[in-house]
Amino acid sequence: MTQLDRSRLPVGRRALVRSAVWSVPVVATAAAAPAFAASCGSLTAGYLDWGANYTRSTTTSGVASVPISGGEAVRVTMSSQLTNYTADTENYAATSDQVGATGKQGFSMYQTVKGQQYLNNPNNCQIVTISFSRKVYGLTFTMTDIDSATGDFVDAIAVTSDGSWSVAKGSSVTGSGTSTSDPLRPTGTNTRVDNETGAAGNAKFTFSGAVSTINIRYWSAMSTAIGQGIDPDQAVYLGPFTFSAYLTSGC
Ligand SMILES: [Ca+2]
Ligand SMILES: [Ca+2]
Repeated sequence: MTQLDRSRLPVGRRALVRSAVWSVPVVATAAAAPAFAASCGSLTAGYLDWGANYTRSTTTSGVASVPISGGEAVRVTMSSQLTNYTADTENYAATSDQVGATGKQGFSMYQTVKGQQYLNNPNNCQIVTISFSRKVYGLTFTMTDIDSATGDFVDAIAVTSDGSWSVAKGSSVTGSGTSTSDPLRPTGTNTRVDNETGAAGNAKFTFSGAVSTINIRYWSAMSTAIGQGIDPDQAVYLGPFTFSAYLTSGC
């Protein structure tokens, strides 16, 4: 069988093993490896549309189920830990409108610091953990609305992952995002971006190989006190995910 032929066979590994053993009993021992390859199939595209594929459970948890043509869906589990920040009611919700001029709904990271003494310290933060039910490959997504407002907030982001990634930044975003000392952040302290139509606050992440877990640390890097009468809530958003995956779990 060619690789192409295998990818068109039914998904169930047991069915493949059974047919291999019944039709070609002589190579039963050698069939183990091809049966595994057959059930894994080829890397197949997946697309996480937050408006269509995602269900929020609480303001700090939710799961997306991303269809993989001819295979099992990839489950994308989202969960948060917050330290001296409160998850706003919109946290973990899918937005109703597009985010960052992507034309698509986004995933909301929406939080408020508990007091100005907790500002500008990445140990006080929300950490969003993204876990894929099996490895995905060539993942890309755009974070949107990395911006700031005087006396209110300065969005700051640092990312860690078991995958290797690079980031392409919009015109009003600076920093590497690879450490808490050089977070992705706006170029100024009053650098506002429209949540829906602005792309200057975008950061597009591209993963070069396999990835199974991503941690996004989010805090306010504002060093001045919160302005009088200001509610220092802040938000960034994740746009759709594109990636590819093998057909079944365990691959
Ligand atoms: Ca923002
Ligand atoms: Ca904004």
